[in-house]
Amino acid sequence: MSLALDLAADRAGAPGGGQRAAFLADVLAGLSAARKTLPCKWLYDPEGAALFEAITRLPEYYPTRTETAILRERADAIAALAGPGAVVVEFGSGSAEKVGLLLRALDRPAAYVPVDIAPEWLDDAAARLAGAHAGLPVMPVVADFTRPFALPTRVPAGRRLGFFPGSTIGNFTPEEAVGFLGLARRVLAAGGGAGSGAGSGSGSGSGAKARLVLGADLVKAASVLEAAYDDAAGVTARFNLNLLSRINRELGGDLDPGGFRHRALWNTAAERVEMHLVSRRAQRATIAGHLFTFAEGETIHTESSHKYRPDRLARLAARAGWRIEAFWTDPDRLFSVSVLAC
Ligand code: AVI
Repeated sequence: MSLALDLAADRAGAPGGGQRAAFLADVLAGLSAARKTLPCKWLYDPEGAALFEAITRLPEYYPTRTETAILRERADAIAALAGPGAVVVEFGSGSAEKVGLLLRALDRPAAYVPVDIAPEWLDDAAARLAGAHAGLPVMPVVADFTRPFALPTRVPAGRRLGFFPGSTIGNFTPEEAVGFLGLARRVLAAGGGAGSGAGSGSGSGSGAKARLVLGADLVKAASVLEAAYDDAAGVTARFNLNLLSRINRELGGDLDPGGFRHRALWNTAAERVEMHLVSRRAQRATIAGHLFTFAEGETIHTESSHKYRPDRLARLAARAGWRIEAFWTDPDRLFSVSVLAC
């Protein structure tokens, strides 16, 4: 077996020691705001990541199993659009569970490039993928994929197929989503493109410089959405409350996680599920020498998960220079997988 994993992952903009300072800055700014908020990216320390994995298996949390079923059913159609020799670039690859469905269907993919900010996840996932797909060059890149970055020059030429599953796009504001889609288009269209690499000259995969397979959750009944983000077993509550424990662990805070409760609500106007931590009583806490007060019932907004309607998704993609080449959903129209082309 040829294990083609390039173990020296490129550290493009690796977070390093600045991580704690960035976390502290976000916490101090977010808890000082008139409407308290914390960026959802900080939910994912090792405990948070494990809780999120548990969420994906909950009966109420339909996105993961629904998207996986769509990808399984449509993998051959995606492969036909992509053509032979595609370079697969996964943004925020995490545990890289779903990409195997694509890699197995694609015709001689030229390389798999997982991009993630967490080197430990990246190395594990990259080793597993390289083991499962003999001969496939796996070239991990450590980078914050929400900021401009370039793929390393050793990534082979060839038409690029981006992969952004999981409805992670929903955790961006619509403006941020347009920003990310534009950035992804620039990364994917640079260096690859029609007529270069192993994909050139084939009938399939023609007519586009690059493609992006995008998983996006759809607008649906509030009851279904609120249950998905406030499950009966309380796993999502633990996921949300872990952020307070993380602040205590990493920033020396003395927040009382028991003094807050998890709340998930569907915001009809903004078409998003919001997660909040609601203060059960008037209380105060100190974080890195800064004092914060919380009124009874006051909330910390910790995550927004935007849900899309197909026409809104198409408009968002168009603003970032993409057109929708294929759009699939499940029989219950819970979730969508699109192929964007540019
Ligand atoms: C990672 N992200 C797409 C999840 C979502 O559905 O917004 C995070 C999550 N939060 C609560 N449950 C799952």
